[in-house]
Amino acid sequence: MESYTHRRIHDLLLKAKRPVFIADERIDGDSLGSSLAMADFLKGRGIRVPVFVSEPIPTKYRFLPNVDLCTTDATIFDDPTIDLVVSFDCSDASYVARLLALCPARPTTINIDHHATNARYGSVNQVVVSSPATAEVVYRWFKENNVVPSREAATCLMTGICFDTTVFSNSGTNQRALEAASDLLMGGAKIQEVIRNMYQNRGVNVLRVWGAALERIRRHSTRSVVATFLTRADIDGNGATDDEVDGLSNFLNLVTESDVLFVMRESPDGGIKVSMRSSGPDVAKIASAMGGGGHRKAAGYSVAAGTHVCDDAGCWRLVEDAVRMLE
Ligand SMILES: [Mn+2]
Repeated sequence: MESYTHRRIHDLLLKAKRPVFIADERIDGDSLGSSLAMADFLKGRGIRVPVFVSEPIPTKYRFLPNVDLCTTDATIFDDPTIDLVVSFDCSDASYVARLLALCPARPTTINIDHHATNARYGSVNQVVVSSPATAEVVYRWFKENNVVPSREAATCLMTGICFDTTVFSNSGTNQRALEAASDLLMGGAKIQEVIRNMYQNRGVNVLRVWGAALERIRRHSTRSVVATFLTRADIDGNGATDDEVDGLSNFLNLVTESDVLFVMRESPDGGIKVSMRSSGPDVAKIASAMGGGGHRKAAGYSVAAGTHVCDDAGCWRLVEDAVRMLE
């Protein structure tokens, strides 16, 4: 079925007169890498496909080949000639539905993803849950259709795989990830550039914020739980952005030994954003009980302003409440 669908998607792409791509609302290395790699294929055939993104591209992704195809202009959907819409890494059907509602005609929709929660909302669905990244699904699409990705497309695909596997270190790393990466490397993907842009060029100000979080790490007395927090003063005072601080949870998850890791962060409105990583317990359960969401091993939720102070005592209370939900 997987290969049949890959060939079907190839046919639909070749037939499309005016295709539009959608990267997931949450811009990351995978939603961008997978969409820009397939856009590169069309570019090679003389078609410049717009890739709709929900917000301006963060600096760390501006090195990506074909990033100039990205647009935040939703008026591109107001075009009766659009005949094909392809979404990448988008498990949220309502986001795609909102954008499709802007199209005057009813284009064919292709849904390419790897999230278990994907509702198969497309006319054609290529949702491969065993895949480590949507970029790996697109890599297989190239393979199945005997298309050799250009060096640029290979770099885009490598970005998606490196992002979702945290450079081959998290639990999403499997044989599919390593096989694709090895093949893409031979095909000219610039893996060092990918890693440098995504992970290595942290400003000193961002490292100071991480330092504050490292200093405050606490371990639970009876459970295998580690937690830390950051305040607005830490983030704003060091001139860092929330986006730049985002890699902290991945980093701590890699270097600490615990069943569950909590990183809490004061949000600009005075609430607290809780991000959880787990190597065993299902943290999605806690998240959905608290009105958030995510996967078994990575999930999060927000606490409204005024209920907890974002300090050691306030954040630790949040951890204790969450830990009780695991029992
Ligand atoms: Mn992904």
